[in-house]
Amino acid sequence: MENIARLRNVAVVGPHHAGKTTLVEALLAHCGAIPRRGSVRDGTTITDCEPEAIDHLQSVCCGFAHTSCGPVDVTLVDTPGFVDFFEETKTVLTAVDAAVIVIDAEPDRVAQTAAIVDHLEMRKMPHLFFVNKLDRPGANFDATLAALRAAYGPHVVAAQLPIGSGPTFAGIVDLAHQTAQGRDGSATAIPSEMQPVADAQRTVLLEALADFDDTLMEELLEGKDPAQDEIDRDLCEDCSHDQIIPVMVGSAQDNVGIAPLVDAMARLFPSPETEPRKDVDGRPVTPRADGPVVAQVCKTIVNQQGKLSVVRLFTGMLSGSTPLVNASRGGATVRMSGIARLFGKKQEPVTSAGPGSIVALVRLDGVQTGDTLSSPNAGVLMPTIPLAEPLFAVAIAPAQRLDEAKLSQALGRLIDEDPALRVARAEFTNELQLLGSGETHVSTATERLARKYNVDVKTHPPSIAYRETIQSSTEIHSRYKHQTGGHGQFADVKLRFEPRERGSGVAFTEKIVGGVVPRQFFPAVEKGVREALATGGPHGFPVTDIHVTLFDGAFHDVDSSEASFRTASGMGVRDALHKLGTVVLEPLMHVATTVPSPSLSAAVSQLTAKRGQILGFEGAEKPGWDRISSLVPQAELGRYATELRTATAGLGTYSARHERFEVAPEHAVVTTA
Ligand SMILES: Nc1nc2c(ncn2[C@@H]2O[C@H](COP(=O)(O)OP(=O)(O)OP(=O)(O)O)[C@@H](O)[C@H]2O)c(=O)[nH]1
Ligand SMILES: [Mg+2]
Repeated sequence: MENIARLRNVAVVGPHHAGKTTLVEALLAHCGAIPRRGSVRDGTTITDCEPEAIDHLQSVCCGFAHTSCGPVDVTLVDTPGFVDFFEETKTVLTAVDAAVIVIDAEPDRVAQTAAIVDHLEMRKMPHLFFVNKLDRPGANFDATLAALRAAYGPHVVAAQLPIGSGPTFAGIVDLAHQTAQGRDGSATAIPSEMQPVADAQRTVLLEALADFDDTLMEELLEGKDPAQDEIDRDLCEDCSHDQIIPVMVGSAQDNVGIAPLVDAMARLFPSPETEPRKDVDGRPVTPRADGPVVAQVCKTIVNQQGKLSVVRLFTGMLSGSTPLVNASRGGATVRMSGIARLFGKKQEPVTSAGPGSIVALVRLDGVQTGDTLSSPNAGVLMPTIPLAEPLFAVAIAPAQRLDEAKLSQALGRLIDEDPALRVARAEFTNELQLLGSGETHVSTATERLARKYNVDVKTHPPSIAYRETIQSSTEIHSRYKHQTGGHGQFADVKLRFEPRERGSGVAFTEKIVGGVVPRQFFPAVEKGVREALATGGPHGFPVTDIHVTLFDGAFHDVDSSEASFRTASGMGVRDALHKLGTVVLEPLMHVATTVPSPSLSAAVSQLTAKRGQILGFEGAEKPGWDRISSLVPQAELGRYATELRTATAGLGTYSARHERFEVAPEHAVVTTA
């Protein structure tokens, strides 16, 4: 078993394509865990191991890799940067103790780190920035650092500076130690022309540290140069308590800055024993090798061998024979068939795991992501992270009708692996839908359905629940008479049709006087009316907001039956609808859109272009953000998640709920089925 003080559980997070997977690959190679680096382009990295990631050259789920490196044993979690997969990243962060935020050396990308930085701050999780791709032409470290400080405050401080950038990127200056290294890691002198900038940035760093250390503050005020071990100690203390956010630099692709990053993980990031986690009641769960086990599932992976539940072990020792219960599901007994460390898609079996480690438990039944597994009667439940509501849906059906059962089983497994996906029957249309955080999330899931579970599916945009209604009143006389040898069929009804208030549905009443239609046929008339309205009006959509009254009619002693009254009433409905004509109603959604204030006018124009009515504006909870309330036809919202992200540099979000039905302009009615 490893020594807990050596453990570092680190997530590598950041915007799409910033170089996270490339950086993890560089770290693994540096630590000797792989003999040769793979590349994202060739689909040969350790952590982009899912075929969907390789096909699209982007991470689509979290990848784990454990390695020993000098003084530490690190579990790295490579997370997907694309916004659609943020829910997955949020969940996996429950397992780690610190995060490296990778960002391109471009100030414009800083805004795209807002969601993850907010999340890390909310969890008070220590983190640092790794400004990557300094080898690229146009890389601009100074502007990126300034943008980071402007966005996240003065405690974001450079711990390093790049020597040159783009084609002239020649190495790194370490501000705390006043040293420099070339691209290959060999020690070199700080270039003389950089000395004034390095001194100035070092002062910024020391002043930030002094905010948390009075002695250091006094030394700086007295003009004394503080001792190196004091600076090292403060940096470690402040970073591991999320008070200082160091900014480091490098090129993941060219292996520059990798050794200092490993060193920072070892020195500045906490081990699992530094800050014990708290359970749902706020009690600390202190890691101990001799206590009861408490673990939480941060990710479920289904592969050919079966299901793997990746857990963070908060306390206790786990071996194949440790009795476990699922504390999140009524204390049901949980049996596993083994423990493994994950290295990309490879599993390395281990006989035991100690507190603080992240391991995969093999083939656990009845266990889902987020569940707390513990020794019986441990009485501890770990908090879970609420997932955002899905924003994008497709209607889904098996390509072959016979595959219906197979599809529902496969969808269940898909959601096991990715709880941010949902399967639901749509309100009003009852259509089976797969929902997720965005188009890419849902399309990756349907690709996975076909590949992993061998189910061919047909998908199409969700059908819109259009309705029809009348706008004026009429009366109809409908007689059904049929003679077929023996018994004939006869029914005669007079029906009145009137519009009802929007949203009030269908009402049926009878106003028969003198028994012209016997009471026993009233239900048949009502049934005939309701069936015909549900079948659809002239446009083919169910008819609603209508009042139908049976006010007169006739019957025959022998030939009248329930069936004949049903038929006569249905005919009456169809006649009335054709005579009156109908208008199409469409579902209108109440939409709350949250955007950064500079994107407000773009977001408003987008809503207006979608036939949206703006109801109002308010400031969002976060300063610098605004919320727009609007009413938008559902038919216009199909790709809104994607379009809103495009208009707001990936930052805008929204929620929508059904508000009411309203008359649709005829040209706007889209049928998809
Ligand atoms: N020039 C240069 N390119 C880099 C560097 N690091 C990564 N790249 C390239 O940037 C692209 C994206 O790299 P990835 O490692 O897939 O980025 P990622 O952050 O994992 O992307 P997602 O997982 O999709 O969010 C790839 O083409 C890499 O080769 C770097 O330091 N310099
Ligand atoms: Mg990646």
